[in-house]
Amino acid sequence: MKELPVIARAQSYGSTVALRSDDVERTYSELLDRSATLAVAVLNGSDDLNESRIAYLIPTGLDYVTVQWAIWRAGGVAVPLSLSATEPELDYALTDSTADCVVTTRSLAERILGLCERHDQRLMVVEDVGDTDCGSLPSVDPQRNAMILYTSGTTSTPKGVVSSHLNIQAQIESLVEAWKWQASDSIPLFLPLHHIHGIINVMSCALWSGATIDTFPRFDIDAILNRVAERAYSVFMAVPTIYVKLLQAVGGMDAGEKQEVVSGFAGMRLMVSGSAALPATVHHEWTELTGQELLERYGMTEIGMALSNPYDGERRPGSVGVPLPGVEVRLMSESGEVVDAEDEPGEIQVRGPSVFVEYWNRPDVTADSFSDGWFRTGDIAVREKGYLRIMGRQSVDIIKSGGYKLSALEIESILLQHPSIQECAVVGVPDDIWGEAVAAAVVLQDAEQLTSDDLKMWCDDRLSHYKIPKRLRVVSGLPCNAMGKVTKPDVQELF
Ligand code: MCA
Ligand code: AMP
Repeated sequence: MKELPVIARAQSYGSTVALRSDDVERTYSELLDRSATLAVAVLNGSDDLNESRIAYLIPTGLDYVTVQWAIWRAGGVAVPLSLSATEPELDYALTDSTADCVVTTRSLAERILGLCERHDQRLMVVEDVGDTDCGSLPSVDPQRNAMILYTSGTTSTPKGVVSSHLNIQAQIESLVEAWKWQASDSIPLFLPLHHIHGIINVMSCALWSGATIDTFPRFDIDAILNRVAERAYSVFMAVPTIYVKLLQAVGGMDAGEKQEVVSGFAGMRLMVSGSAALPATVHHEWTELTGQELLERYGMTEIGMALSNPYDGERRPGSVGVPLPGVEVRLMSESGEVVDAEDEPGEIQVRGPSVFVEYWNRPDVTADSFSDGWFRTGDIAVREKGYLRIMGRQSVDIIKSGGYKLSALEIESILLQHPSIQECAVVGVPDDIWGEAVAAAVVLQDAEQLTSDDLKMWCDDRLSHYKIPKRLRVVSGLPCNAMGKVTKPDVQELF
């Protein structure tokens, strides 16, 4: 039987340590054995899952990789669920993906059991799968679909981005080549594992290369800095908010502790920032503190990583560099012409084997997202001395906060369900820590009152905590354009 490339590569690393979680270590062989057992359990008697969707709610740690590999080895499509999702958000992902089965851990089973019962979906608890299950696994063609990740955007509900095994392989190989991943690398993994920054850039690139991953169930800054001080890592990847938080934390340390941490960072061979714009000030402060020049790159769930500052060569603050290996990038002007000149803005469009297959069950949205085979990212950039610089997005409805992409429309549609709210407009406002913070201007029903705390409490069950408006402005009427429609850039001026 021909194994998927991800699995075949892991087989070649045998007794090397793949994952470390607290003080527990797992070798590549151990992960492979366990994933084969779990694959048989997921198959549940069938020969091949034939691209059935298998959702999983699993914390970052040893089980995550084995469950993902098990789904792939059984021929299924992996649908990772967000650990910070509310019940309605989980319900949406399970319903939209039409998952057949949900895999989880004993401690999380309670959160998902009711939904599985309601949707008649099988619930599999990893701890209930013994080590005795064995059986044959199907041969999976890499052209088949591998993963669905949910991403917010210019629609009011998140869309499922479908990637094939070949797409994922292309995304990994491009980064392994550009950033010189090697078996001797060691990296901390603390990013959420329902987005590609954590799944592809950190976890999959490391496992493809035979490197070692140190897993943290959340961004536990003290635990991570302790390991940095022990010089445990050669590579580090994070979103800009994390570098801001690290600067604050290291700034507050006493001299001895600070020296250990700083030299841990200084000794790494690569530190990367992405998912949102890295302010040039943060780039400079980080270099001043650690001597490291952060490598900023640009990507998107639909395409993997597309642009990167070079590994060797100038890493320019405020810029996202040049196309990565295997990725074609062009800028398209508003009038529909390819922009080759410097200093002229255009939409970033991307083509190549890393570009996703489709939006799940949304053929019209998929078709609208491509122009002559090029994926239209909706991000505007300009070419300056050969490097691209991101200028912003075409749509004000997309907010990037803490590295998460949020849809203003989705948040508005939830706020409008509040009995006191008659009208609302959600915008992202500049924020030194989060990049952008969610802000909402609301018009209340007559004689109603609403405070930020009331609204926060009401949102708690409906929206993940980073989507809850951090700033609320009650207004008597929203700024409108000549047509009487709310104009969001004006709303932004309210905050
Ligand atoms: C949390 N808080 C916020 C936000 N998030 N406040 C404002 N805006 C936010 N976005 C508040 C909480 O309500 C809480 O408040 C306090 O901050 C601490 O929250 P917590 O979640 O514990 O914070 P944290 O653990 O420090 O998390 C920050 C984080 C996390 C580590 C930066 O947001 C994160 O992991 N972000 C990365 C997301 C990511 O991986 N994106 C990549 C997507 P209180 O104390 O009052 O309760 S993939 C992508 O974008 C593309 C493909 C790409 O290019 O990579
Ligand atoms: P997501 O949909 O969560 O995959 O987020 C992708 C979006 O993140 C892109 O379309 C960009 O708007 C943004 N993004 C990613 N990296 C960068 C970067 N280095 N600078 C500015 N924006 C970025």
